[in-house]
Amino acid sequence: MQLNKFVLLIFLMTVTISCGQEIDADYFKSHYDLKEYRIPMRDGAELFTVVYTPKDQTKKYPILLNRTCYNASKHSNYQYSGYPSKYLVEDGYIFVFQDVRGRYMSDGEFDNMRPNIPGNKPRNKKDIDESSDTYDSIEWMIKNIKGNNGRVGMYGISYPGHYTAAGMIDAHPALKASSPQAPIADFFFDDFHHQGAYLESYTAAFAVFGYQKDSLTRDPWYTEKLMRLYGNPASDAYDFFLKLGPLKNITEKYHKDNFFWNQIVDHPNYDEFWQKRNILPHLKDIDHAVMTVGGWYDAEDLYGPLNIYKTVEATSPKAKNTIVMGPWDHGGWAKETGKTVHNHIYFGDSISTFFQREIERNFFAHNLKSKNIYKLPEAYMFDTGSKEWMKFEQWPPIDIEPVSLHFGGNGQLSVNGPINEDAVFEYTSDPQKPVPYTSQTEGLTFTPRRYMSDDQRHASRRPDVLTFETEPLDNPKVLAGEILAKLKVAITGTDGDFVVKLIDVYPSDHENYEHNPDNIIMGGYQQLVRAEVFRGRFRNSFEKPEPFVPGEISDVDFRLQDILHTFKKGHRIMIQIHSTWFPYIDRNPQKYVENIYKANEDDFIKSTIKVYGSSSVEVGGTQDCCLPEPFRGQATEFIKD
Ligand code: PG9
Repeated sequence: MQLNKFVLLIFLMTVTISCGQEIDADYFKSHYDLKEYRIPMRDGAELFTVVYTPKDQTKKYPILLNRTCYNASKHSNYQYSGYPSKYLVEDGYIFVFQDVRGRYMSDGEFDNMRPNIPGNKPRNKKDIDESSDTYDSIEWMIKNIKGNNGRVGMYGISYPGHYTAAGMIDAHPALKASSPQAPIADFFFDDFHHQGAYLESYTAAFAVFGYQKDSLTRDPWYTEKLMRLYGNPASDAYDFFLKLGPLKNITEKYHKDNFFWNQIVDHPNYDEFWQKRNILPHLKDIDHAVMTVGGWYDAEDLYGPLNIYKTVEATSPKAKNTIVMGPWDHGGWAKETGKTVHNHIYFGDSISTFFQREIERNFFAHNLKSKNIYKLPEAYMFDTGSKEWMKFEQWPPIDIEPVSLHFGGNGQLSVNGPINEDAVFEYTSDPQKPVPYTSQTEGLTFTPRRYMSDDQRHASRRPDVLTFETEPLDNPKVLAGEILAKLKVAITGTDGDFVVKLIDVYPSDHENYEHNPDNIIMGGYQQLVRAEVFRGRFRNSFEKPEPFVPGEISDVDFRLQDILHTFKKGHRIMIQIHSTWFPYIDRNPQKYVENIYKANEDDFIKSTIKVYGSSSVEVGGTQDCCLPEPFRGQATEFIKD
């Protein structure tokens, strides 16, 4: 190595060491004072709150609030696991972590997705919800935590992302910047259900959310119940759940005493129980900065971030409303793994660091420290095909042409026609031989994580999966925005699920990736770009399910979540359609029963499904027609105060 390069290398290493001081528990101890409080709410309940205040009191600092159901005490005692990011810790904030009502060291009873009580700002004494608890907490902190500059930010991933969104409703005037990250919007479409179908892959997780604690505690009270399933050594979840049989056996064997499981069993349709827990209708008149963050491969909460961003965009013109979507799984942006890889696909290096240092750090500094340093684009979106960040002035974009995908003979998929009106495609769905949702064998996951970019060749080779693909593309094709599946079907059963997948097919001579084991063959890889399941009984209404009439042609229209993906030259676009997706999703008996959670073994029947050539999959831009009630037309009916 020449001398000058060597000197430069030493210099860069020195600079890095001096300014990149290690942020860890010792840093926290030397730079922050720790206190714990019990903050009184308007109804007298006290919420346990951990507060870190910078020792340097020559300046005033914004408050960054994280409300959680996952134990604020994990952040106490100077424990630091790299979250919140080291860049925020270096910049200096008053960090606050709070157990939400009914969890760990806080008073009260836990309620999943506690219904929002509209209006009452500032609220009256008896009505409480996550918004009023946030309002009361901010009011108390501004007055009682020394050294704050009167400006508050909120952030959180997953359920804490939901609490961040709840804090945006009837917000305290000191709240100036909110970043709901992988936020839950509605448990009938996020996490436990997708469009009414139950995620059987979530069965182990119920213990965390379905038992009330009986005292103030810094430790989980549900561990024994959690380990009954999560600790199960079952090496193969497909085999375990198939042998377990109908969902009623989960009630009998594992969750009979779980209040949340029993609520799910008692509310199989989108009734008032779920509708009043949907946060979207309450997100209106927001007037501060909002940066919603999500992962394109988030198997838990993808509906939430996309629909919270879109709802705020539709209802709150005064909000500085932005969205960031990257190539991450659930909460992946909070951890730096060096190479950003999802399942078998490599997306680039240090993508989480880029987000934390260049996007999140500047969002909060700009809005809470009044540093006019950064204007986020409206939509900062990662193209999962070209593997590069794109900036859009609006989302869904209007300057990328949507396409219509149609099915032809010999597995042909056409882009923008021709439409084969007379074609009919058929498969027989057998609940005793369901289509696996993953190409790999998986154990009993807490939640699924790897399937969303997985190889789909295990499915396309099955006779109960319809597969259509284009010829190799002559030019790159960008698909960006919403996706609407518009199926015309006839079935021999009286109920059924429909899974639609959009897939990027690699050329047969594509090289393998060095980061994968040598049995992962990328030649001909069928990379999942987006998939969604729809429980056919809800085709006209999520609230009022209807059986199918055997043999009668029915419309089944449903949304898949948004994408931004460049299909490269030489790749093919593929669509797959099938009716089981196991054990990610529970099996539909295919014989209509009032409540699938109470179905018996002999309710499960084979069904032959016909898909007509007049069907299509519309991809890109905004697709807002044809949705089941209550989502037809306007995104959501807004609840009046
Ligand atoms: N997506 C997370 C989760 C919720 C419920 C069950 C399992 C996971 C979360 O929102 O915290």
